[in-house]
Amino acid sequence: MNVFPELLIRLLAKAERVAVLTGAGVSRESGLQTFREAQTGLWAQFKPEELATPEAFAKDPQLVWDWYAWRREAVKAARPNPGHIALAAMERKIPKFTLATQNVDGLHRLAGSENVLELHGSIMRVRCSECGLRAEFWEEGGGVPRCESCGGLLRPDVVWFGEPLPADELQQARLAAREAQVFISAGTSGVVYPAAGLPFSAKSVGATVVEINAEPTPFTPSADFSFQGKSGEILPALFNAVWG
Ligand code: BV8
Ligand code: ZN
Repeated sequence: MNVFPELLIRLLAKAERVAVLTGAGVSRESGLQTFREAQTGLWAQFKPEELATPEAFAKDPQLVWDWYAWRREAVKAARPNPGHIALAAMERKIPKFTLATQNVDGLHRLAGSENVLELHGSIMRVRCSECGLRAEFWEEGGGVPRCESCGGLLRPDVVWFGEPLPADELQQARLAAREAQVFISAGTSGVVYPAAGLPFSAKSVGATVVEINAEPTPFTPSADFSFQGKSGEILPALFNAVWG
């Protein structure tokens, strides 16, 4: 059980504007693997950074498509954990609450969060790699499905390494980080940019920054409050300490 500093409790209790950045660590307790841990089974021989690229898809579309189909099945079986639920509850207590996530699993919205910025897209959405048309449904099980409109190969609607983030979501996240009185970074290794720059940006304009992560990150030395442990335990405990 975490004992939270009185100062942090008071800051959150009276905060009007809070911004949050989450990473794969927040979905770990829903049973979804993070990017840094070794993959299991068939995928153990691959590193995510090598598969989540346009080059990998161009070289072997079937391999990359199958990796995402495998991950999509895991996401479909996953449920929001107490960390997701605590963030959704926090949003209902804070007048201006923005949740920017690097996760592509959709679990924040499933937990009831409303103002969610999916900085890296969604694994549950698919788009044409040629014309960009989004496909609501597609044939699974065969080869890489093709676009009904132009015949191009379909791909997951996620942001790969080397690809730009969706401009609108990134701009909103950057604005929220600059306006936040409190910024919470949860479950992210803080190595992937530009998302990893958000807590630094909040800090640079005077926000109080809280980090919740299983291990130290490059941001830890800059955090005003840093809690090392499971976000599925720390986030609910923090919510209860402030609004319990
Ligand atoms: C771009 C979607 C430019 C796909 C993802 C050199 C220096 C700096 C930057 C770069 C560089 N070389 C290249 C770059 C840019 C690159 C980058 O930052 N690379 C890094 C690796 C150095 N960035 C990009 O390419 C971005 N695009 O820059 O474009 C551009 C601009 C204009 C025009 C053209 C191009 C795109 C980045 C997005 C890539 N897509 N995901 C998919 O999901 O398949 S990134 C992917 O990894 C995740 O989405 C996530 O964002 C990222 C990091 O993963 P995390 O979420 O942090 O998860 P991770 O596993 O790393 O960490 C989990 C943490 O949780 C751990 O610390 C762990 O301890 C902790 N944890 C575990 N369990 C728990 C827990 N914590 C709490 N509780 C628990 N239970
Ligand atoms: Zn198309």
